[in-house]
Amino acid sequence: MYTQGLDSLGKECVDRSAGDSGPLAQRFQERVDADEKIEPRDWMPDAYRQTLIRQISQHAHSEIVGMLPEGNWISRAPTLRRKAVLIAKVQDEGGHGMYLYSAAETLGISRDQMQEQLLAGTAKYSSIFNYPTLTWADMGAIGWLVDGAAILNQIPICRCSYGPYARAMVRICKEESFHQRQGFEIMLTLARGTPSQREMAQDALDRWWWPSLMMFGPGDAQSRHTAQSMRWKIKRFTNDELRQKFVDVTVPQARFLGLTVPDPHLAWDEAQQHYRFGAIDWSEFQAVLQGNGPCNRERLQMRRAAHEEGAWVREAATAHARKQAVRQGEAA
Ligand code: BYC
Repeated sequence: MYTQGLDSLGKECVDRSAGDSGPLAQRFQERVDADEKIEPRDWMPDAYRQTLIRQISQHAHSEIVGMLPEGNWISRAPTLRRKAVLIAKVQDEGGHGMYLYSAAETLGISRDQMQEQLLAGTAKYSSIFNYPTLTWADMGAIGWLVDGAAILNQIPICRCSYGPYARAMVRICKEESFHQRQGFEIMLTLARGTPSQREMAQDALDRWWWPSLMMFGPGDAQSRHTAQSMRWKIKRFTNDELRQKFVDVTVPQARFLGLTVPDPHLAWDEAQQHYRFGAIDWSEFQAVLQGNGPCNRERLQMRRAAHEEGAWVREAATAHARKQAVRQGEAA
């Protein structure tokens, strides 16, 4: 739908030679500064378009790859209720991916192109989904920590300057809130359970804590996109600001669960009204981004297999659409 709209855009909207400076660019920045939404048919600097395509497609891929670690546990969920909830959650992630691919398509990239980039291994997706889910407690830790981090990162995107991305995020954030609560509830049940259940919950926190902090991206001094993305109001907070918010809200939750955050340097700073925390191992983050995390290869293999096995569904849907079009043509 959106790409069809794009075909009819005025030439100045997609003409890269229009440049990223001059009166159009100035007017664009004034609109952003006035908190007006930029819509697909509006003029935008090419670099703004490319930044959004990069971020939104990475975000969409993260949702789709994010289905895999949890999908692994659907058949092993401990009760029917847990199974039904987990199926619904994984399905929600698939839906989020679809809204986000649609938002990216409004910028002139096709879903097929994005799929190709993901399957070829040239696209990024969140580092967090390259870690294994070893026990049932990991379903709790993902909901509590990973979805919790996602919410903090994504609520400000509801105010992103680009309309389709901002609007997609509203529904996504509502659903992520349910996900976070179901994860916390799993952790609470385990933390109040038998000693071995409690141990399982602590082990999951130990393994997911640091990767969750890495989700927010490199430190501000290393983040190459933040300054420009904040000027364009694509990002409203820096990576370090959001990471700090996450630590501040999550540490008391861990205390409530009776679990220990695996950071000996964690301490409340009364003067700053923030938790101070230990150094993040950025070499691990870089290794994961370069494709050398514990599960990078497995995740991509799974996506490629799903794509190949789903070929018949795409063919059947195309044949059905063709048949419908012929029938509608005959009826007209
Ligand atoms: N993993 O200059 P920076 C979810 C890359 S889905 C991998 O700070 P930016 C969920 C970054 O892309 C979670 N790569 O970049 C789903 C850039 O690479 P390129 C995903 C990362 O864009 C299912 C380079 O490092 N959420 O929550 O200003 C179940 C330099 O970074 C990561 C989103 O995508 C990372 N963690 O800021 C449960 C939200 N961090 O392209 C949960 C939208 C950084 O230059 N995205 N990189 O080669 C964003 O908010 C921003 O894109 C980021 C990065 C904060 C992630």
